[in-house]
Amino acid sequence: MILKGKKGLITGVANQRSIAWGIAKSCWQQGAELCFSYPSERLKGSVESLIQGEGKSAPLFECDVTKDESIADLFARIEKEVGKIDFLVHAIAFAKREDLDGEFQDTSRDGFATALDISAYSLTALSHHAVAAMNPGGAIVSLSYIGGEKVIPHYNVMGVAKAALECSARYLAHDLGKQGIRVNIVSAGPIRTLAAKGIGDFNKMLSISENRSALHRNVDTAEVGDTAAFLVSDMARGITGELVHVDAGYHCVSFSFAEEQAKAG
Ligand code: NAD
Ligand code: 0WE
Repeated sequence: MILKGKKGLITGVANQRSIAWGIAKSCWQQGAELCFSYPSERLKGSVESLIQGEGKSAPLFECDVTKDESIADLFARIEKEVGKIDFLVHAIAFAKREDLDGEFQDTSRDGFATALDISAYSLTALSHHAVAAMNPGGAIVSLSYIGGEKVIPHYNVMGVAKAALECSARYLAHDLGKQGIRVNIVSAGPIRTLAAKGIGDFNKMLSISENRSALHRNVDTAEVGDTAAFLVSDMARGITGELVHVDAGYHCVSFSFAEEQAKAG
């Protein structure tokens, strides 16, 4: 029960497959008290019924991260209705569908701005507003993907957004360290979530990562959830500005080496 007595805000739950939902379940298992945010009225019901399905109850707050007032309002309401929180989970990303196809060089100015705004700047905006609503010793965790470090075909502008997100986390770790708040990132392997829907060849992505990873398998949201729960707990009190890969070891295997080995049978 490494999160007993801790209160946290989970963003980014869309459905039962969401990585944020896996994180929420891990945090509950470790004794945390949670509240959730949803981006629009349309998604409120689905988050509500997931929580009910777990036999839990939790306060829900609307927050669209593209609007500063919406973010300020979120933390004002949390402080009033929940009190100070100990951790924040950021599990939000969005790029226009047409930018996750074809080549990165075709990204429009508007598509670039949208992806970077929702997928990267939102961590800074949420963190900035969260500070006043957080206890010292608090922690923030966000989700990235290896496409922010290396070229993954078609991940395109999302890769650029993840690079910005990962670097933002380091600068935030430095700034918020003054308040005793830690900021870390979990880089997850590919998982079939709503955000994977409609991505051409996602099956191929899954089989490549399965074949090339050190553990020769894919990861699930419970594994990402357990790592995120650890990172926001006091067990990780000495860790900040860190990028932790929860990808069955895919990141540490050389692509060309794995390819040669596959060819050799
Ligand atoms: P998901 O679709 O379940 O979650 C994405 C969430 O972003 C949704 O809940 C959506 O409502 C939210 N969102 C989008 N625009 C928003 C806005 N303007 N305001 C507030 N919320 C908004 O998919 P997921 O795969 O669980 O994604 C969660 C995070 O994990 C993302 O950052 C994603 O990049 C990252 N990730 C996913 C994978 C994967 O393969 N699925 C791998 C590594 C990292
Ligand atoms: O971060 C992601 C996906 C993020 C995402 C997904 C969508 C799909 C629907 C952001 N915006 C949108 N916009 C939509 O309209 N992942 C890590 C999953 C993912 O997405 C890919 C991948 C992987 C893995 C896209 C191309 C190639 C690989």
